[in-house]
Amino acid sequence: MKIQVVQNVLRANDAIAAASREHFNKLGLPVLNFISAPGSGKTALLERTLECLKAKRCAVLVGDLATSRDAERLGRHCENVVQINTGKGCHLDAAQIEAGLKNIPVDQLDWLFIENVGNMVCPVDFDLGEHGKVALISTVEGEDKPVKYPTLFQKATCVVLTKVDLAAVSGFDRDQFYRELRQVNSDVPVIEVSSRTGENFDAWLAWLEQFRLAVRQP
Ligand SMILES: Nc1nc2c(ncn2[C@@H]2O[C@H](COP(=O)(O)OP(=O)(O)O)[C@@H](O)[C@H]2O)c(=O)[nH]1
Ligand SMILES: [Mg+2]
Repeated sequence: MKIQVVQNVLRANDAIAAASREHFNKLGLPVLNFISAPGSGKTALLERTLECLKAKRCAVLVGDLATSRDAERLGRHCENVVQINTGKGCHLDAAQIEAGLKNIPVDQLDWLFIENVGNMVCPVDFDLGEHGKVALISTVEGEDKPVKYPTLFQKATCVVLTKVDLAAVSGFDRDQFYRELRQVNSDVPVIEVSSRTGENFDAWLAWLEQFRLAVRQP
């Protein structure tokens, strides 16, 4: 009975997500869903990305349990930022995205980014209508996360390894990370960045542009 309830919730979510995706496709608007543990650097990555994409029209929907702190940070770099407070909810759902979209000029955008609630498990099951999931993992949280949380890394369109400026000091074992990541996903692209120093942002921006063009010209 309990499983039935969960299935119904997911089915209702997927119907809304499918309608949102159709809308995004009609607009040629690329949408990415950023998922990671709290503190991996989702907001920092988006802050620097928005700054680099100043020439493009961007919007961010950002989920958090309680505060509007991430929206305040992102709002310094972009005028279209909507904070979605989920209360005790550990993930964003498609209905919350649909409601959040009412506050932004969705037909005048080049990019829509979604920062999910910090959590490596629950957000993965909830389709938001996005075209891709960006899984973040930082060099300070352990090389073993891909094998401990395989679903996120299996469903990721791109993996961003953040805080590479801290890799040496944290003793991050790159070989173990790649070996174990490849056990769960043999071909997902990985981009190593530092949102603090800007290291390798050229590669990240190039990946974004390639993704944007693929959505616009399927
Ligand atoms: N040194 C360093 N710190 C970072 C980097 N990215 C994020 N941080 C810091 O890590 C903390 C958590 O980052 P935040 O963007 O809030 O993570 P989120 O919870 O995933 O959104 C903050 O203190 C950031 O300044 C990075 O590339 N290098
Ligand atoms: Mg954040």
